[in-house]
Amino acid sequence: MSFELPKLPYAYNALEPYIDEKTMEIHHSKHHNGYTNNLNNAISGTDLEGKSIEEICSTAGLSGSVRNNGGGFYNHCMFWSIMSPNGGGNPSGKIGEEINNTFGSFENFKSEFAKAAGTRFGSGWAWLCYCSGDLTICSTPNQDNPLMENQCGGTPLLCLDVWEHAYYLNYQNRRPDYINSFFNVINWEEVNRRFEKASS
Ligand code: MN3
Repeated sequence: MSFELPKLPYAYNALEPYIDEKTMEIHHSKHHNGYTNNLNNAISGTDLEGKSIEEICSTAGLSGSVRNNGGGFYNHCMFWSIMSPNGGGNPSGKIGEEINNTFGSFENFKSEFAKAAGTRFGSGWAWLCYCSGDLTICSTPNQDNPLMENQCGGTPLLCLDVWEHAYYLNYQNRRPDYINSFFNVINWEEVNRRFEKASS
């Protein structure tokens, strides 16, 4: 059993004008595909073979290769799923209520999330997590995620890739513009589904 690159749940051009077709195509078919193949090679013949990607990410003492490529596989699978051409707008359902309770307003949440994504130096990710009963925002370097050793240990609900490969073709050095555009494609139904599962 090896990991397979998941099909995108929409076309490469479906998130335009916020994320362009060429970026999506390279990001999915080259970068994510590379992490997938490298992960399979890295775990082949080890105790990690046959485990779920969540189990692998949360295993202590991972090698650099498994940590980087396992994170790359998991993070991008999640990233595609929490975006949608029908996304954006205000979060509804339980996650909408909890964001208001925790951050005071959706605008405050956006501001704090954008700050975490904008201030992550170099390559990495911004996250909204459900952590010990609370919503929290954090960021991770490289392909780390909250499930990994020495990260927050929360359940990831929302993620944003801030590697330059995620935005450079269209936004060049303007990471803040890319972050603001991301709010127009967030699939809040999926985020709410993840929140309801994590908090039940
Ligand atoms: Mn990426």
